[in-house]
Amino acid sequence: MSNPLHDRLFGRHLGRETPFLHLTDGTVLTHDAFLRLSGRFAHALTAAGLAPGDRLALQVEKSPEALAVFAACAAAGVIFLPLNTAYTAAELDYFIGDSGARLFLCDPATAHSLRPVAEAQGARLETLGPDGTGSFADLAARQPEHFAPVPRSEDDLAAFLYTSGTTGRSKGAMLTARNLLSNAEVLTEAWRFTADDVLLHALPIFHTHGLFVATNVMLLAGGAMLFHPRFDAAAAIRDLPRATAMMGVPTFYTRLLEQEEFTRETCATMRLFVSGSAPLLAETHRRFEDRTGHRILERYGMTETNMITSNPYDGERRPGTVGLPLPGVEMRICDAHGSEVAPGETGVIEVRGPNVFKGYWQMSEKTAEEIREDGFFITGDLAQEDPDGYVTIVGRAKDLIISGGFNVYPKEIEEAIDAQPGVRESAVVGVPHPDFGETPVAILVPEGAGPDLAQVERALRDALAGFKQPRKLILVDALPRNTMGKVQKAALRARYADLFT
Ligand code: MCA
Ligand code: AMP
Repeated sequence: MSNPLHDRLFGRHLGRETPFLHLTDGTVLTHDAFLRLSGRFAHALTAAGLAPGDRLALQVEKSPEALAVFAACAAAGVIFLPLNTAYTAAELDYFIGDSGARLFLCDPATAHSLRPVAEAQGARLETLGPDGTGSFADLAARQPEHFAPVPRSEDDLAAFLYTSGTTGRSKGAMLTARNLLSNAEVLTEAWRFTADDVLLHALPIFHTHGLFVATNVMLLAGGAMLFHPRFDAAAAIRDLPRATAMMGVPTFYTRLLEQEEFTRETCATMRLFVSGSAPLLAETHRRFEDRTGHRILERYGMTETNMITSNPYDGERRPGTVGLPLPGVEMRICDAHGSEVAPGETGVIEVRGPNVFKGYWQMSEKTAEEIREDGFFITGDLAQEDPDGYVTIVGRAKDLIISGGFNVYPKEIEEAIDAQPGVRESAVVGVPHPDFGETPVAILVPEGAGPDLAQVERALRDALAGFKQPRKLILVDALPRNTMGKVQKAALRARYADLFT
């Protein structure tokens, strides 16, 4: 029996001495060297006692080693659970506990503060530094390079990615090998990636965009990546002249446009810029074309579904739209009952296909709420379809804020604020922000003498990742409510719409 995920993404590179990762310090890792590194890691997973189906959680800075852990998990049949480096110990406690991770890999720098989290949840903690050091790297260094992948099928789980929810707890989206492979194959073809491509990779590798879209596509195509630790506009401008493609969130594009030295010449070798994870303003699309001559290709997707739609590679890339459903992905726009709305009308995007996840880990009720009996997943994104099939996202039925491509759920922030002394209640809304697209703002109603806002800020810092911090705390006498008593968030969004623009 084979191991399709490993064989198709990684195993096929055995013996290929072609560049895979160009690091910013000038180091180059070939495809074969990467495979050998991941082989050692796969042995180390086994030596650490992990068996197929076990979960491995990883919260480390971006590095080739972090990527090699993903490859090692695929080889050993271990379910890979990458975590945002911004998550606090309080947030990690939940993910480790809920997933039942047996091994938790963190950076040496955070081991001291995270050891109690791992211990409390019964996980083994090992370290893996961005420089390739740490206890797990030591263990791996003593292992052989070649690992015979364990037999797996396309239906086996490959990864868990946690997504927050409108209410209550985060949910672990269970992704199978088929989910990841089918989408990577469709995208490689749709966007014409080949072994000649060099992708500027400046996204984090703990989310779908940087890992399953950018990295998996490049692994399938057999090309190389200019592997930046994070997005830095100046560094990107220095490296773009040796790249052929880039994938980014809209903030990457607005930040590039702020730089005068970003010109048509910078992009002389480029054939493709892709944007996703958040809406790209039509204005940014046009400004980018004016400056560089390139029309950004916008696509749309979700953790639970991988990529759903894309503007065409050949043909019209229509600003303000997310293009057409990808081959093999069935998409419909429906009312609340799952009946398709009339052409041109607004409804919720529902999607079905090999790309759609298996469900939420140990949350069968939530899964049943979001996947219809006929297999269509309800995205919560509001959209319209043009007569020629182009899809425009017009809003969200879910209470979600997207800041710089990261999702922020108001409920989580509101609960943390409401727990503070002197707060009667709060509402968090997303307002336009020139750099992050949207940013959370918190509106608080005082109780008694009212809250100490500096103390509220400190408490939020301890509890929640940096990108979730409200950019402003505003005190008001009362929240606007409708006749049913529900807080009118739309009114709050309108009231504070100009705070940052
Ligand atoms: C960092 N900070 C942020 C964000 N990122 N604040 C709001 N929104 C953000 N996105 C804060 C930090 O907490 C810190 O605050 C300060 O900014 C500086 O941190 P730093 O890391 O230096 O920030 P940065 O380098 O400027 O990062 C901005 C960024 C980054 C480049 C836009 O957030 C990024 O790479 N975003 C990509 C997200 C992504 O990959 N999304 C894909 C999700 P302080 O100083 O106060 O502590 S997958 C998905 O959505 C679906 C499937 C899809 O369709 O792709
Ligand atoms: P995530 O939960 O991180 O997978 O985020 C998925 C959400 O990001 C989707 O449900 C959309 O709301 C949003 N999204 C992704 N791509 C786009 C896009 N091109 N335009 C608008 N929204 C997008």
